[in-house]
Amino acid sequence: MRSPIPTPWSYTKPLPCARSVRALGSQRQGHDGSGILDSTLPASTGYAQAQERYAEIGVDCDAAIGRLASVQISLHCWQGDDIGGFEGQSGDIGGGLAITGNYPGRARTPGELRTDFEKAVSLIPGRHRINLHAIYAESGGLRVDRDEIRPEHFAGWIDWARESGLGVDFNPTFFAHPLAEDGFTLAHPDEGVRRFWIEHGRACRKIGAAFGQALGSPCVTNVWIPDGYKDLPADRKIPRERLVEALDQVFAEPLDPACNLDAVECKLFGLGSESYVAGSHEFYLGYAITRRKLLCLDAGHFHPTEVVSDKISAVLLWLDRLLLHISRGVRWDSDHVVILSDEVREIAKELVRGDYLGRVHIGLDFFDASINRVAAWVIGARAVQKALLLALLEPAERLRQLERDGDFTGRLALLELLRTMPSGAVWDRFCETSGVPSESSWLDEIRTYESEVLSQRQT
Ligand SMILES: [Mn+2]
Repeated sequence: MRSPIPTPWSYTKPLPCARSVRALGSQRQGHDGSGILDSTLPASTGYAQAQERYAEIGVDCDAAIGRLASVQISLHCWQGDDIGGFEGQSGDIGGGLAITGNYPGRARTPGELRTDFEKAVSLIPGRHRINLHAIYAESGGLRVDRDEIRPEHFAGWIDWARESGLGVDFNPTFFAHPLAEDGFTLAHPDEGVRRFWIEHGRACRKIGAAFGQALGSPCVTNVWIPDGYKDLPADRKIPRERLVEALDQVFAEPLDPACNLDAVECKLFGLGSESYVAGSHEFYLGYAITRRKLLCLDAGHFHPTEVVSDKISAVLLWLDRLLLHISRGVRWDSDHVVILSDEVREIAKELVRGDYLGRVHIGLDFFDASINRVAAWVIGARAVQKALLLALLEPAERLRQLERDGDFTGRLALLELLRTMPSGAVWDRFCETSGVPSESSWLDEIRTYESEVLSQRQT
């Protein structure tokens, strides 16, 4: 289906790459799954039996694995250090965010964070991306404020990403800063404060474009701001008007979409902004449609029974591209570690059934300091991949036919049948041909890493 609105780039073909990505010392090459998988490995009896079972309902397991291998997940760096960053400032993170837990072994330096990240991606099948926040700049000990950061402050990340064969996504950091302490940034009533944050947003887009240019893969630069009120506002309108104006200034400079893609992310509420958030869903949906931006849907940023899975096919009628932040809301918290929950499965089904994998950028967004942080990345990323695999193993056309025929009994029965199909053997095969440990053995590597590396870190 064509988008009703003409757009600056076409989703019918992949975004052009400035340069091809170099994947050093890794079998994980290629954008389509070819070259990532070692399909010459003999199949286990379990996989052969699973293939037979799925073939009976018209599903090709090898094809599902091949498609899954081509899906990149953008792993958020901030799970590795509790959103600490490297600015050297101590104090509250602010922004309505809170980290709970004090598990030992937090990454304290860029080198430690990268080493931890490398360990995580070595346990996740496929080839993926890292999602950085602006506070992860490396300024060589000099104090560089947020409105003055430049691509050179991320040279270490660019070199490392290139050598590791990783794509990079980026985020301006509109929190954990003295000028964000009263809860407003781009919608701040003070023009000077607003100006500071506008300059930060502009600087970050250029950094995003530098990542995209250097790595040959567009960087999604996502804007999320905390702006809102704890208690009932007297004026909901004016902050939103200020926010539109400020965002327009942030995005004023045209950038090549082959290098940088802008996204905007809404939130329902945060700690200290329970009654009003200027950047609500309706606000950013309208903004993204009229300004041709990506909309970011964070699974934890809506009412507890409101689901992102139902929004995907609605918003993609009006938008070319979407950024997903897969997270897990639990009561007041929007950021629990992702697991193979019903909602993550529904999201994955929507992406596959709607043929949206080429138009949706998948990222993770959670932080949990109460468990091993490297394991948290692995659990979250593998859960999303398992959900995608389950979606790819659906007999989609058969389900649609039952629905067209009005046979809702058959539709429900088939959906239930799918729950007990031997998908685990297919997942094991994907891990094996990707050269990563199976579901029952990856944690052993984390335990070893914890005793040899993480436990040596004194805070
Ligand atoms: Mn998010």
